[in-house]
Amino acid sequence: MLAREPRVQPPALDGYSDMPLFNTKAVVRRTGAPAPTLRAWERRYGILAPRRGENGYRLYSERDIAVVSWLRERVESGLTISQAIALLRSLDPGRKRRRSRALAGAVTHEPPESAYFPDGAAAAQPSGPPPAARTDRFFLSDLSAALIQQFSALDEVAACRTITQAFAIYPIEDTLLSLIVPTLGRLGQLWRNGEVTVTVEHFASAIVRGQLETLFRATPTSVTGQLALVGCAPGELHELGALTLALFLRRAGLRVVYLGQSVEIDSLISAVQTARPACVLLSSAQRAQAEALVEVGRRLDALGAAKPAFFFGGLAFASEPELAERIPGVCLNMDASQAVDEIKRRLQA
Ligand code: B12
Repeated sequence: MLAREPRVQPPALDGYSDMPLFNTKAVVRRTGAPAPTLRAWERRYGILAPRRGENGYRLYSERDIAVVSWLRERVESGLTISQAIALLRSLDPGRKRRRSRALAGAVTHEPPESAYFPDGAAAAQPSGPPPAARTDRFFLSDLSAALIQQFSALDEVAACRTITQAFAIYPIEDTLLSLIVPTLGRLGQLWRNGEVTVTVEHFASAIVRGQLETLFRATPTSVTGQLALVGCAPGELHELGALTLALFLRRAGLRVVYLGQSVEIDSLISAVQTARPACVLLSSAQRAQAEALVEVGRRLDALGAAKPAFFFGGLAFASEPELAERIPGVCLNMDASQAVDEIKRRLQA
């Protein structure tokens, strides 16, 4: 007679404290699960519901650590994460109730079953490594390579599916900074080397713009937060950086008005006089347009006491930081996520 495999037992959760004590770093150290994976499991599956400490950072309990370790073991034994979570729920039905509580109020993007493999690649690799055993780094570079191919083939459906899959697994900020920005950078390089056409670059940026716009409009606008006017320097048509920043600021609780490409200086100044924003943020990717910010800064300075904080940034300053020297304002030569922290800090000071 064949020996039967021992039945998988659910984690004995009642033996663990649910007091929120451990920060993300501690959970990563104790379980080996990378931080983006923890956040993805929380957001996509509602399997973890960490509380927030006074500083806003996530705090996990011993019980959360037991769940993460149990899921990791199942994944290492060959299950996909969706299967492992389904198994956990079937073994421990009480979690379903906890999950619905965790999901209440959360935005979920339900991706196709095999979110770890873009473009049907899961079917092509049935005996490959278990999906979650692949590191995030490999996963994101796979996605970026897939996206470049899909953009190059003008395949809108596949490209949008890949982007949706990434949003399903990673927080919006991580997807944009670790997948979309580097992929567009690579496309720009390919365009410079004559390996992709300008049509492909326009197609890709139109898709990304559409995704950013949808996310921005779908994010609830704060009615009490400080007002921020965000747009592009005069003459500047590169607007994906400004739109990304507007989205991150809105998600961080500011009241954001997005002004679009190429602001016109006179009407920007009258908008500032009427709306009295706490800050104006302008983006520039090119030298000539960055130079136009000198005039914007001067005109804002001339408003005296009614002057909002003026922040500027974008690719132009990454390649030529000295461009910032003549512009009256604060250059935030950093990614949009770091910039949000810095802006909030400066507005509170
Ligand atoms: C997409 C793109 C376009 C699109 C823009 C579409 C659109 N609606 O925005 C199109 C195809 C229209 C385009 C046109 C052109 N482009 Co172009 N483009 C790009 C590309 C591929 C990606 C830029 C992008 O959107 N990235 C994604 C965003 C989200 O990232 P980001 O801009 O870096 O922003 C991040 C940070 O910088 C920061 N940030 C950005 N702004 C701000 C502002 C503040 C206040 C703060 C705090 C932070 C912040 O937050 C973002 C997230 O972290 C780059 C290549 C590259 N290396 O990136 C070339 C690039 C920017 N383009 C370039 C050029 C030359 C052009 C053209 C002149 C080409 C031509 N000959 O026609 C035109 C100019 C158009 C114009 N008049 O403005 C050059 C610029 C070189 C330079 N420094 O002068 C680049 C670098 C390509 C290259 N390698 O040569 N382009």
